Amino acid sequence: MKTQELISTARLMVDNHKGILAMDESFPTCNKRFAKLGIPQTVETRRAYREMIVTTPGLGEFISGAILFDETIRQKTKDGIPMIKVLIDAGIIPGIKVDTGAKELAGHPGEKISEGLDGLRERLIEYYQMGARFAKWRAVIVIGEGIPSKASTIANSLTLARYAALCQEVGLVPIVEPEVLMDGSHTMERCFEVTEEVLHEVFNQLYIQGVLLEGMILKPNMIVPGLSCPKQESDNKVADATVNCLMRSVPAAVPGITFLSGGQTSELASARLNAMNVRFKSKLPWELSFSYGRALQQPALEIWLGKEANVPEAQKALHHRAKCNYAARCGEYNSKEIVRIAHQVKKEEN
Ligand code: 5MM
Repeated sequence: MKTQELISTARLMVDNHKGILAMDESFPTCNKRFAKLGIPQTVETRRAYREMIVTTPGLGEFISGAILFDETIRQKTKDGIPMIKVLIDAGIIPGIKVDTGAKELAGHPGEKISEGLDGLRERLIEYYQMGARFAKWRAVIVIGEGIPSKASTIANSLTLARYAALCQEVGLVPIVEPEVLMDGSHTMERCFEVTEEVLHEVFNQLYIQGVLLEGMILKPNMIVPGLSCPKQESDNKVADATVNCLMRSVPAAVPGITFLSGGQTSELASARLNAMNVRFKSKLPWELSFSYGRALQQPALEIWLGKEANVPEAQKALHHRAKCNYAARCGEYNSKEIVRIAHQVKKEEN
């Protein structure tokens, strides 16, 4: 195992208050987001969109790594520069999503299992040769009546651990992403209970498979009430519940925890990360960071709309969200200030 390389890549991914940009939407997810805004869903629009992202001036000030989709890692900018080279030149470590999607779990209606282990070793070798230095696999856990089942928790945890071991064999840092979905009307307490159980199983399986904890990153959900739960919680309550849950279940050897945003607004995702760092930063064994997709990209996507003329403004919006989350890692995110800046941008536009 390339132990030293794994440890130093994992550290670089979470050091200096920078975070990870998830831009690894698969075809169905990316196309769905484009369709909602009337953007054509073609190879070329996806390429142009990803070019807008990776060429954002100054992105590397706040972003340590970017997770790419297979299509993107093979694409070039309109000037013929490979996307992966643009990232490396900007000081951003390229990563790659390697699960092939969440499918129905046999015998367990409503539950999911992520696929992609067959042939994974060969794919990982190719990605490493292309320049990727980390990978990501997302497992989906659904909360509902009588679920998640033990079957779903164990199957997804074992799959995450087998993926992580394969990554480390070739020198790629695995981002292990067990996502407990926000969909539903469950309470924050229920999300805590399920996430705690899932994380215990994930780390049990990682241990059994011999995964080097110092050479991996955990990408969990925050502890939040379901999206349709009538009782929503304050940022401080979410911060306390999330950190308490992680303290009970994540070994201190893990260098960093990079949250997914999971459907929270950009502002909430920043405010809650900020609250965690304000309240707990000095007491924690791991870095608390971000690996947001929608919470970083959505404002930029809504400005871009598939039009070349909108690229500079869209890039400003992405740069701004990256800066907000960098500030949240320092415990210095001030949403009022951010709202003021947003109004200022609107004024300048008019
Ligand atoms: C949970 O999704 C991950 C984080 O994104 P958000 O911050 O928007 O929740 C994200 O990396 C996700 O795994 C990718 O977008 C790929 O998702 P699909 O559904 O396309 O496999």
